[in-house]
Amino acid sequence: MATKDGMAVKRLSLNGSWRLRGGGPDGADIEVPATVPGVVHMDLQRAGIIDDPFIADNELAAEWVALRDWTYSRSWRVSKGQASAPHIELVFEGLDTFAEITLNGQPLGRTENMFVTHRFDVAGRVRQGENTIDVKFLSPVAEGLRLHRRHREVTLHEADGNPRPYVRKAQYSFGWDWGPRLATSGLWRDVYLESWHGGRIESVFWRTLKLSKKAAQVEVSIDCRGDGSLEAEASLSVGGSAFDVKLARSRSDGGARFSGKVTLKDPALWWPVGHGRQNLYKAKVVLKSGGAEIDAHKCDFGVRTVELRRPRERDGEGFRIAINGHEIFCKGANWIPADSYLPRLSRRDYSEWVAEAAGANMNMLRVWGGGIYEGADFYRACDRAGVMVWQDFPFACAMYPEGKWFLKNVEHEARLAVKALRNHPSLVLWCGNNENHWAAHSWWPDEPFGGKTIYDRLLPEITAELDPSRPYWPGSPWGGRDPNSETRGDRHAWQVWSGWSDYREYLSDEGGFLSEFGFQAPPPMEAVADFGPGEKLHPQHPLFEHHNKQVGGPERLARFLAAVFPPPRDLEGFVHLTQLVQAEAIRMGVLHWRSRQMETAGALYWQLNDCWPVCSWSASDHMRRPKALWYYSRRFFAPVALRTEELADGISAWLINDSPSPADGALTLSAIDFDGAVKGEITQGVRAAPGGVVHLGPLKRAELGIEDPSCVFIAASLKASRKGIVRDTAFLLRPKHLRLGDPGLKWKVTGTGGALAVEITAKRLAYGVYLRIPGVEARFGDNFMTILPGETVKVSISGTELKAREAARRVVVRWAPGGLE
Ligand code: BMA
Repeated sequence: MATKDGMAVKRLSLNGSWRLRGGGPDGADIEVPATVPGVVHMDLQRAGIIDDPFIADNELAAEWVALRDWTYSRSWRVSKGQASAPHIELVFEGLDTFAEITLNGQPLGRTENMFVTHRFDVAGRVRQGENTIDVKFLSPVAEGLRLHRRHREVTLHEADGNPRPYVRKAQYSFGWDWGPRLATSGLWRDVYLESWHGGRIESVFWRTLKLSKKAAQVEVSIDCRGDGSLEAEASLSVGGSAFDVKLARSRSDGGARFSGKVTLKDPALWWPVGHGRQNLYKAKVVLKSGGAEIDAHKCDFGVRTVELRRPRERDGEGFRIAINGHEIFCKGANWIPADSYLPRLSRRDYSEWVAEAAGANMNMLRVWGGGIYEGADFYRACDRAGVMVWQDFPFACAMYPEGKWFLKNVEHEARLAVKALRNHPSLVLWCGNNENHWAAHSWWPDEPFGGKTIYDRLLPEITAELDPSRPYWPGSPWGGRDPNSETRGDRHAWQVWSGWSDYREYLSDEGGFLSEFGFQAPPPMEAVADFGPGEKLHPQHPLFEHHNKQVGGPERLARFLAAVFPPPRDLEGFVHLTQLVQAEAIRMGVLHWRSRQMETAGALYWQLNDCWPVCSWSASDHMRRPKALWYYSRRFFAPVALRTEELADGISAWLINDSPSPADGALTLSAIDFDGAVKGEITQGVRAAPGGVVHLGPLKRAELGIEDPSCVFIAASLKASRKGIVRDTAFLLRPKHLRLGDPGLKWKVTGTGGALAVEITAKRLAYGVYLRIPGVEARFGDNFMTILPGETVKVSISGTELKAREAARRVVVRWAPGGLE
């Protein structure tokens, strides 16, 4: 039994082994062992009733699962003491989604929202000895369609009448342009019986009210259930110093509310990564009755303020996030649910995913509205890593109902979510939805805007009441009469890729905050292998296309590849080169927007992660295997980054600094041929202040000694006194029009098992150098590299016990080809 030590609040976990019953594909009854937390698909897969839907097109053969009802059951024993507790509740932290719950044969309640914790009062219903529970889940698809027939509030825009807007369930599970259609059901989070007497803490809110150079004022408010004799204590501690908060008590519905303020001298502030430390105070609240502790609440609290600034500029209004009074350029990506089966994700998965983001020099993730409110493990990892979170409320790309029945459900959900997440310092923005304002304005202008009440009235009211500590933003994108305008608020730049435009179009996009823009590529070969085991795959193989969910996605991969490279010679060449195009595209956008800092104040690309093996816009595949984009991100998001590019006015170099200290050194802009001969260069001593950009150039081609652009590259490099050399390189033409030739690579593998390295030397310029060890899940310290003529790079290989000789025999080394002899 899980109890809170010595407390009056006791928890009896009901996780673990359950039974699952339902009708199989042919209608015949099936019954299999089930695991809670879990979802039906996981149990059926484990029992061999469906094949892994991530592999080949098994997804299609599993479609029936979401059309059936499923019942989870178990029994358990309850002691006399537990059965007679004055308050006893059955708590489901997550029911996905339409459930009918029966306790000891008696109906207990119905649910219709995956995002909320359900508490049922079971005092007098739970009995000493054996108890049984049945949770029947109704098909989310059938229920969604039933709700649509009953209410007919919105048009269902997806081809097959997908009823997802009616269902308060992660929208991506109904299928997305990167995700399979696996509309799950199940007890997806913890289940327990909670008993208590005297009182219980319902929610706690820690908040930084004010910040000056020398002090911070912090407020806490605590809502409790229970009788009149309650007392509470609250404290904050950090590195050996502790601060008690003096609390005042007031009455509230069904209990008591305590609140108080404390002033912290020389506060240890929480900062986003790259801007300072991620100091966290241990925050503790204790609830007492008659002098005895009956409940406690602990969390890590970061003292910091957050503002959304809207400076008037360029005939519009900007969008800038300021932490502790400092404007921060937000660098990062959009986050989607990291698996189609959410309960499969562990705390470790979350901390590794967040490390993956921070490792790519990101300081912000946007939790996108087609997913979920993530669990505490995700936000805790972000708190610790200094990765800011932009949190969408889970509404995306649709018109939503606004009937009372729906608003009531949404209000309950939003209240619980805000209370659950508001103590996390990483969370910096609440956002009403993904693309619904934009859709109402530009995609379906002739329809009423279903859902407007939610984003423009309900959610701002709830966040203002329950969490005035952070800004609320109605939708992404939002601002201006056209919600996706370049001059107001945030912007999604989909003219590139989805609108078929070349990625050079990013250069003319002057958005104030790019909260989405993206470019597809297949995942690494290890994930491609899941597309069709045993098949001779190629990019137009039906199974390869099945693993690209965007209408016209495969065609865009081909079109944008053709714009850059000569045709690849095999499947691995296709994967290698399309990944490079994706990385170059996003590099071009990000460095353009970063060099406008803070006129552009953020660049979050679409998307960090995947939920299954798929061709998508992600930087890493669903197993966290990095694509070229991940390695490029680490470079173009670096706090001190260089950019070189030929624009209409000539060739330039930029030094971009968003670190809190100045960046200085000798900045060189050069043109070099593929054999290493410097055709021309200029060098200048420069200094970029924190948040500053230095521009060197523009120079005409001739000024850099360039005669034939098909055999030169341009390079910007900074020789800094402290930090070594930073650089960026670019071509004047697309590789298909370059005379890249054979770079004359030589490599050797050194070291011993577990700590290998590959050393690669290039005779001539080697572009897009790609490393892989087939059949081994090794991680390379760097990849998709440009190696300069005559340069040697040493790349670590981790995650394999291979011997150096074996690794040398098996390693695949490729480079990106030019199209001219
Ligand atoms: C935007 C996102 C997602 C989508 C992505 C790629 O519309 O908000 O809905 O997956 O673009 O098309």
